[in-house]
Amino acid sequence: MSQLSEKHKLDFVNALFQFTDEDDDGALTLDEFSTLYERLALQFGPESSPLSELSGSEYRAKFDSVDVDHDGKVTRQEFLDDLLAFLHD
Ligand SMILES: [Ca+2]
Ligand SMILES: [Ca+2]
Repeated sequence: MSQLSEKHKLDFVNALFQFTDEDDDGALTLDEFSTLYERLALQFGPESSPLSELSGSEYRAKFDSVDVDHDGKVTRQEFLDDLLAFLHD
C-alpha cells in the first residue's frame, strides 16, 4: 500500500466525516451516523450493500462499536479509526 493511497483514504474519510457532521460540532450523533449509512445504502444500492439491511437497533449496535469510549458521540478520530480499518481490506 503506497503512502499516496493512504493519504487519499484519509482525505476521503475526513471529507465523509465533514459531510456527515451536519451541525459541525466535530462529533457524530446516532442520528447523523444513521443518516450516513442510509446515504451509503442509497449510493451503492440495496443489492450491493448489506448496510441497507440495517434496522434501527443495528445502527445502534454499529454506532456503539465505533464509539469506543462510549460517550454517545463518534469523534473524528473514532470515525477515522473505524473507516480506515474498514478500507484497509
Ligand atoms: Ca454533529
Ligand atoms: Ca466517543
